[in-house]
Amino acid sequence: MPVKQIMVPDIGNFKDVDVIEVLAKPGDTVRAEDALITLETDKATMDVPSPFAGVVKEMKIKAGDKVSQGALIALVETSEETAAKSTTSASAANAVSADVGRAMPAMAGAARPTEKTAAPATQAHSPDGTTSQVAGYDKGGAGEGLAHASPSVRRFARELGVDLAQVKGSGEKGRVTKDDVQSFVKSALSQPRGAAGGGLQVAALPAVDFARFGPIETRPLSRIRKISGANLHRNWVTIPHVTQFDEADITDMEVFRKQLNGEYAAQGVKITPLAFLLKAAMEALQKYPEFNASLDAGGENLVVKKYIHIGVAVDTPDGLMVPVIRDVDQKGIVELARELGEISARAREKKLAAADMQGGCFTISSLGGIGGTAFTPIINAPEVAILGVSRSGMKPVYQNGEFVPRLMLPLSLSYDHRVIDGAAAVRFTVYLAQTLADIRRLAL
Ligand code: CAO
Repeated sequence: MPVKQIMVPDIGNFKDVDVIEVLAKPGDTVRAEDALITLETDKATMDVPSPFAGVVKEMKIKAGDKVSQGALIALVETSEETAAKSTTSASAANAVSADVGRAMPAMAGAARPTEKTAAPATQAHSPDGTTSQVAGYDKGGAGEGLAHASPSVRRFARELGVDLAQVKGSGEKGRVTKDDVQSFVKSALSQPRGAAGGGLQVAALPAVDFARFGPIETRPLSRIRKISGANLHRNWVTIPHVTQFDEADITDMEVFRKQLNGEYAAQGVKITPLAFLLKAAMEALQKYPEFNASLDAGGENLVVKKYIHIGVAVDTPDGLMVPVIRDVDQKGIVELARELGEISARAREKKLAAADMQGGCFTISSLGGIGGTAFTPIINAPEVAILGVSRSGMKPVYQNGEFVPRLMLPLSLSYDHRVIDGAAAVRFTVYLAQTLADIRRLAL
């Protein structure tokens, strides 16, 4: 079997070009057009393919070498037939030249200085369909967010459906190697599935240097914000959310609440609409138990809870915390108001223990003390619904043939559509609104 030499082809005016990756090793069987090495100038990256099929006997260069046209890359043993074909058309070196020459537009195009300034992130296509990223992609300019990888690695990633922007490169200057792509795929396949979701592919955000556009100040995120941010993100992308809006007429409830407030002020208890909302939500959870439930870890069963613990979102200077009020069904409005005051104070003083935030069945997020008309709260998984409350306001309501002024409370119920249907959600808010409109129902 003849052993043939493969040399660096004509690469334009470039000399001492960096070999950034060696893609074959002795003993490898290569097909014609399989990449052997990857070269990189300051403007482009390109693979040098084998011009014929065969078995690699020896690689004559290694990553980090600098090469010019004519440098020996490898010795490849070819079959008689392949060798005959390649020698009939040209000498070995010429055959290589011709082959690689077809890939030259990537390199030659990039070598033109006008292209570098005019189109920093242009992709130059080589004849085998691989692409070279031309200029700027590892310099944080217009190519921000683009992965640094050779054409062969790009092709490999494309074949596996991997978005290179998400792969962390372990090579020189953060270059993504074939091993990096393989590790990425292995790790993606080992992610847990089921109720927790998984395998979600989204493009990475570009790293933007904001100081280029004006003065900035960098503030580290608090620990709470980092933890809640990760959880909110997971819940937002893994749960199919729908938000049902409604209004409750709380005119009568407010008269009673203000009266109670007057009576209990001396005891230091402040009764806000939230205490009534906890009680009314508890009633609705009892009537519609699928809201007082969670999907199990496999996503195959609904676990319906026989207790009613409700979390309350508390805004603290360090971020959002959700302490849980236990056994709401066993507590009266004044007791709930007292507990609300205590846990929100402890949250703001950073005195909550982990156990205070566990075991919730449903959450209420009230922004009514601040304002707003409606919002779309994010479900606090593994719960399946969350009630958002905005600021009440006087509105003209048409009753018995005339408009009357009523105090209306906006409700926004986000629910997990895998567990709850739209009809059930609106039944829940209608029931909640009826209960708040006539709080005598809470005594039933
Ligand atoms: N409409 C009109 N007024 C309302 C109201 C509503 N829906 N809800 C509360 N109020 C009033 C209260 O009666 C109180 O009035 P007074 O001071 O005149 O007595 C005032 O607004 C302030 O109430 P509050 O906010 O101190 O008390 P609260 O029981 O309503 O809420 C707490 C307690 C801890 C939930 C709240 O302070 C808080 O942190 N809310 C933010 C929650 C949050 O950030 N959610 C977003 C999650 S998603 O990012």
